[in-house]
Amino acid sequence: MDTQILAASKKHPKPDRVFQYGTAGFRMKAILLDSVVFRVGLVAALRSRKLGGQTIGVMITASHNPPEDNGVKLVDPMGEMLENSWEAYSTELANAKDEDVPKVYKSLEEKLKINPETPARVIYARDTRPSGPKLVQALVDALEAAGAEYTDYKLLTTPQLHYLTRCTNTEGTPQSYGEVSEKGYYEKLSEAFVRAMKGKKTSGPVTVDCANGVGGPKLTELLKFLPKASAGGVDIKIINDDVLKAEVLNHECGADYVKTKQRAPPSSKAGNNERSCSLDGDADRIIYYFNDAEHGFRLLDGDKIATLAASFIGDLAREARLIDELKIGVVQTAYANGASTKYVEKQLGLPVVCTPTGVKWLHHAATKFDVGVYFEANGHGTVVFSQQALKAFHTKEPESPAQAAALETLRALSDLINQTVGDALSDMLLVETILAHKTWTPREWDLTYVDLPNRLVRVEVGDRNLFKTTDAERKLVEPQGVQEQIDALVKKYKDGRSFARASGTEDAVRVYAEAATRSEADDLASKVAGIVK
Ligand code: 16G
Ligand code: ZN
Repeated sequence: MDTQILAASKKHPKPDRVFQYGTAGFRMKAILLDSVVFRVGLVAALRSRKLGGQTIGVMITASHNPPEDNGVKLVDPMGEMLENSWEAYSTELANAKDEDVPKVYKSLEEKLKINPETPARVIYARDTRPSGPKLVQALVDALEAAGAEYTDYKLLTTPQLHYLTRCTNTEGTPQSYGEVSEKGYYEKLSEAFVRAMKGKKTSGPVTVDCANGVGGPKLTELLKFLPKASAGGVDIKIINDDVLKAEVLNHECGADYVKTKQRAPPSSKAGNNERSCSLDGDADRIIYYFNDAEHGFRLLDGDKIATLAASFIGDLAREARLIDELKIGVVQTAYANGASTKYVEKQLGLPVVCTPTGVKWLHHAATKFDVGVYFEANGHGTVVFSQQALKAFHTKEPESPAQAAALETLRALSDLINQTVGDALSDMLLVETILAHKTWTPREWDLTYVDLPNRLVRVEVGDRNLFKTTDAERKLVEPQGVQEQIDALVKKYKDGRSFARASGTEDAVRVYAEAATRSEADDLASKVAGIVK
């Protein structure tokens, strides 16, 4: 195997760079990524062998980044993000000299007590970026050199690959997550959607901006499985679904654009009070919004989706008389608007847990609840159900028709929601279901609580690694003395809150601030940025 790996490795020479498996795997300009993807393929084989031949997923995507970027990340057997300790092994292999690749591979095998005879199984997919096919070749070269079996799922959304990874590993077991195919994914979602809607009707259309990414063709495919709008489906108007012109991906559209620019994509023609949503380039994030005749653009971000889902599921659990036996909670990051946290704790009466930024942290914390709702403000999130919750949904004996109906809806939701990772398509159907049940327009949803004015600033610093945080990134421990200065400032503002943290994806520090008024939030953000600089 050594000679095969060495020969293959030489075909994928490493540029003079230091690589790091970050919050979302490796991500950078695609031209730098060839050796990285090759070595990630080797890690995938090792990981699969370590787990007794369970299937590992590899996704090639750079999500909301510009078209010339790409990235690669690994998916663990249950569809979760790669276990933390393996990020370091990936980083180690990615940075080895070309000629040392077989040696580092071997040393990992020994250190982790991996039996090279165990089968290795890997599945993979990519988004629509033009650099994808070439990177897939690097991956295949690695899988062949490492003697792994593999399946190419071609173009998929990131959550579809997570779904397939879990399905593959649970096939034929009582925990089976669904049929192991792309079609199985659409069937599962559409069938669960019909059950969750229970004859309720959505009102008016929803305009879906697909960021000109892989979500476009996949949503078109999903629509073939959903009932027509007139028969209890959703009237979906797709925009920005051009995947042939590479340069338009995430350009003036998509979830990240809408969230950061606080405006609808210029291409949107949605009328006043009409629902709109935007996916990102690999369809694992979603943001809703609408135009209010009086107040203009209104954003319904990840916090608003989390609160909507938590309130609906909380009500169902009450109706199903499960509220006392199931622990329901919401997981957020420091970026969650303070008003949303207060709403969940005070209005919904549910606990809130705060974790560092990055899906893996939120997901992990959410699994500590029986029903864990997690969303980042930027729109990445989902709901996870414990085995105990699923069992209760299926075995609780209803004593009234209302209780039976609530249990049935909970069962449907647990199938509708992609529990492996945030999934824009699944989240969209969830939101549509909830709004239909509540007979809410986006306006009523928006009015559940009022966001505190907030500002996010990107600060260029000499060395972002000097910024070390604690308390789920809400406090700086280093550089010394900086947190004290921030605290002293924050005290001067009504409802003031601010924090600074090093970005995990860019060479910068991000400062977030919120306060009772727009001008105070802006002022606080710029003063904290001044301290950090
Ligand atoms: C990554 C994370 C995303 C997070 C973002 C923060 C995943 C799959 N993605 O894209 O959840 O919001 O990083 O970026 O975990 P930042 O560290 O630059 O602020
Ligand atoms: Zn994404």
